Amino acid sequence: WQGIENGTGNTQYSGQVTVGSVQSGSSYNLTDSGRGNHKTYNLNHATSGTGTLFSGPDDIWGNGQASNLETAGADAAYGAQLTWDYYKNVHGRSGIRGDGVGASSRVHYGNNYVNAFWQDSCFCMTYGDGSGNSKPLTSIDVAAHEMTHGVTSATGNMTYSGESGGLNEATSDIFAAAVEFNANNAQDKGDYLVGEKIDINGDGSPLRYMDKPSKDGASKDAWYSGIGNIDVHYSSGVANHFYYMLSEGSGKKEINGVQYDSPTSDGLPVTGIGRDKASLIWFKALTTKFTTTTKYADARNGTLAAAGELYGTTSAEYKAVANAWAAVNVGS
Ligand code: ASN
Ligand code: ZN
Repeated sequence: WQGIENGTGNTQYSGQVTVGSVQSGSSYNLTDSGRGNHKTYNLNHATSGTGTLFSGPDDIWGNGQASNLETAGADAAYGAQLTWDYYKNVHGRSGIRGDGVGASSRVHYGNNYVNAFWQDSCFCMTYGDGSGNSKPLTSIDVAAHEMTHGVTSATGNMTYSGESGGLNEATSDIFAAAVEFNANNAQDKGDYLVGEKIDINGDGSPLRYMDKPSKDGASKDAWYSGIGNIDVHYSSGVANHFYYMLSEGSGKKEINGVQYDSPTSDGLPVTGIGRDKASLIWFKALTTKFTTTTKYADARNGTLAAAGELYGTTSAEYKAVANAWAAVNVGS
């Protein structure tokens, strides 16, 4: 007998959730048939190969602890599900390439591997287990960040170096935040922080801050002429900061219990238009304006054009886009 099921995922970062599964004979496996048959595999500490499709006699996945190898599978499957649902429900995009085909996830890559990555070649994403193999990089925002690299590859495809690389990275952080807010998960509420659950720094601090990127000690809050020479995970700060400000405005704000304080480089306040509109503008720019060579000045033009098409060139939204770029020192 074969059937579509809804399994129970006992995740490490997001509590108990529902994950897509398929029953095959007397066993179940982590195949999400409602979302392009996205499959979740166990690499069991290997660093190559596809791994083994998670399967077992019951439809319960993990126990909330990293020591249970199914737990990271549950988190990864949940992150893939939320990312699929976000692009489908908010942007009308069916899957990473927009062709209805699900990707796959591989968890337990190597040992103590503190990273996660997307590869176009396998149309798959891979997660390390983090320090001590106890903090897998399978939080919602990291999953959405990595899968968004797949969306970017299939659309604007901004080259992963220089300013275009920063825009590529920022696109992943932007939609990571959007997916996390959209998920509305009680254990992992939406925020403008990246990687706050996986504790990479060991002190509970996130990897990146979108309201004030320089809080990580390396990212930039505003554009300057040499920004194309720094790591793409730091030059992304300018666009992350733009997105935060376009969404929420400058200055102090508390959202879901997190305090933000976003500075402007021109000293002029920015009024936000809300995350939903900011995300629609970025998505339209990504999918219809950005190219491999897009730099910050082009991203400004592309997002202005997108805002003009969505809301009109005399709209408050259009003006907010211009003001938010000015606030991160990207001018006309
Ligand atoms: N996790 C990293 C990222 O998605 C991997 C990389 O450096 N590309 O940015
Ligand atoms: Zn990235």
